[in-house]
Amino acid sequence: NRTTTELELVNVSASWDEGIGELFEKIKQENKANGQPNCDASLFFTNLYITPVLKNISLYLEKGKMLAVAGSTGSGKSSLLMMILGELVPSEGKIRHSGRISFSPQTPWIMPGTIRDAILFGLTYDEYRYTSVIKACQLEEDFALLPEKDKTLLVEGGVTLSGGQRARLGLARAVYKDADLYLLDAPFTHLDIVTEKEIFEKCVCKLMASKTRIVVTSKLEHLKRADKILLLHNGDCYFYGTFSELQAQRPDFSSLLLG
Ligand code: DGT
Repeated sequence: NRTTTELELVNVSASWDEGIGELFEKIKQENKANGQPNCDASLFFTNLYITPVLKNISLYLEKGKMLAVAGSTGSGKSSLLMMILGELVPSEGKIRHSGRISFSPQTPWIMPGTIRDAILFGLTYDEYRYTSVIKACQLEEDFALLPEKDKTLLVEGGVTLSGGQRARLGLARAVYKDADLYLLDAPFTHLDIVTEKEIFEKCVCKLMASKTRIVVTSKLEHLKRADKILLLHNGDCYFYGTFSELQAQRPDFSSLLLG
């Protein structure tokens, strides 16, 4: 049933070439003009960057479901999110989604202002919504320790956040925004295991229960809870399906999650 599909990718491939090929071509021409031998590194880098970062990926996600994207470092998880966001244009295949996206990057961008402003990010303050998000992201305890609570200024002259606080602030910002599709890129970076577990439960599973979500995570516990799993390896789809299918079809899958 197409009407319940929030996101669909059909045989999508993409590369991050971004003019790297042209750049090295220019260096090659300059070396030639200056009578310098061409640097082998340029060929190496050209091949490295023009290699597709995602190859023939297909998936669909129904409204209200959670997709976990897993895989070792550099396997293309962030690139997949960038592609859904429209930042990375597929060289082949089709992407279809039906609306507004909220994106939580691996390192959230923080501008000068109060902590509350950083979470609202230009949206109006709704007390009930704000409080539930803050609770689910366990930011309440952090705010309680600050002299001006969430009215404390960030950056210039204010507090600096720890990596874990920054990660939770980024998650809170993404969750506060009303959207049809949420893209959470490694939202638990810098968090200890207990906090990670609690935030996954309270925020990603409970508060966001009715939301269509893509979570970049390689934690086994998270994969078990997801409706669908995409396991990437060097840009290839190593596995796509449910957790029980993963266990049956790829019994050795955990070796790919360690990187
Ligand atoms: P992670 O975050 O270390 O777990 O790795 P992944 O799985 O998120 O991998 P990803 O998508 O960040 O990187 C895959 C390849 O794409 C890697 O060779 C770096 C490259 N790449 C990622 N983002 C960009 C970008 O914004 N521009 C360019 N040119 N390349 C990128």
